[in-house]
Amino acid sequence: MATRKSASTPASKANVSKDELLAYYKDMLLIRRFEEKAGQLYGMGLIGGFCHLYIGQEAVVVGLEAAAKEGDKRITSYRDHGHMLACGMDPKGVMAELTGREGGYSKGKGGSMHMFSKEKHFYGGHGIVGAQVPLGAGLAFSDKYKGNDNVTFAYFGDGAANQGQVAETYNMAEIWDLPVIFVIENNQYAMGTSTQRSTKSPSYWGRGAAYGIEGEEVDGMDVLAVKEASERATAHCRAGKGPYILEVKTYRYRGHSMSDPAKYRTREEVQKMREERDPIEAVRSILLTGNHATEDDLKAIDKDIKAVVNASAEFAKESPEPALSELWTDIYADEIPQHDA
Ligand SMILES: Cc1ncc(C[n+]2csc(CCOP(=O)(O)OP(=O)(O)O)c2C)c(N)n1
Ligand SMILES: [Mg+2]
Repeated sequence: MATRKSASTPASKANVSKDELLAYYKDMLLIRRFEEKAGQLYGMGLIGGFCHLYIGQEAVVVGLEAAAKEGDKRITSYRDHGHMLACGMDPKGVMAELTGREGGYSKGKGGSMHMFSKEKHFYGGHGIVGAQVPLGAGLAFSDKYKGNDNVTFAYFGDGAANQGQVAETYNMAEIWDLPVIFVIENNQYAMGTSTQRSTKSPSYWGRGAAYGIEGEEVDGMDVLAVKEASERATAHCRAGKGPYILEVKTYRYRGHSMSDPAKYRTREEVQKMREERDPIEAVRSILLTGNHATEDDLKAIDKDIKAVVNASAEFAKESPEPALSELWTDIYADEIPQHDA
């Protein structure tokens, strides 16, 4: 069994077209601006409960989605807004769910951590750390059973990676050759606990070797490196070779959730990442230095994206709260599938 460790292709050297670069730039910027707006609405008291922002990690989902095709599935944790936008879910429906309104993806009854889209094959949004990992293997099992070449992206954090259910899932996924990509978003912290404090072995992807699962480590601040790794992982799964692990090294700029005292790291550490490794700035710089876009082009893109995000916030504010009678709906399935004995 061969495992590999990516040498992380420098973004400027990767084989990529201008249109692709612009698309990744726009997709990452949409997530960033959407999250900034969500942070503002939270501060205004329009979003209640938990809200975990993804700012800093945008290149992970955008790079992974670059190799996805129709029919592929995705499932993730509570830090899920970026995943929904990257797979094409409507910002209006996401923002309305954040504000607990009828027009939201879960009719305002789920909130930040509990959204789903059958149309986009997005299976949540899960608040229990690690719970989505075996569920993701189950989604992949259904595709294997049906005999198609769809893959499932099962995203989870460095904290979740230390859970027992992840080890159990690795074993079953490899035994059954399930087409699942385990994406470990290693943002270096699980709430206030750094990976150095919680984890003896620094290589999360390398644990796959114990189960015979191939994998690699990827620079998650470089969208092109993530895209290339996603192409390798999806090709592996689609060819029927079983699961694949991608450990994507990334960083979150904001707190764990909106209530985070941030005493576990210095301001300087965050500032350094923002200044030196920002994934959106990296693509912006390739676009400008390669003469693929001008400053004015990029300003126009930012303006368009802000308009989309503002429209989502307006939609959310205008959408009514769910009626009290909604308390009694969506609890049990209306139609229960029947199976022959
Ligand atoms: C089973 C379980 N244990 C603990 C928690 C509380 N909790 C919520 S998020 C979190 C940290 C998870 O960190 P990581 O997996 O690295 O994901 P990140 O938040 O960095 O995206 C913890 C301990 C929980 N939600 N579920
Ligand atoms: Mg983490």
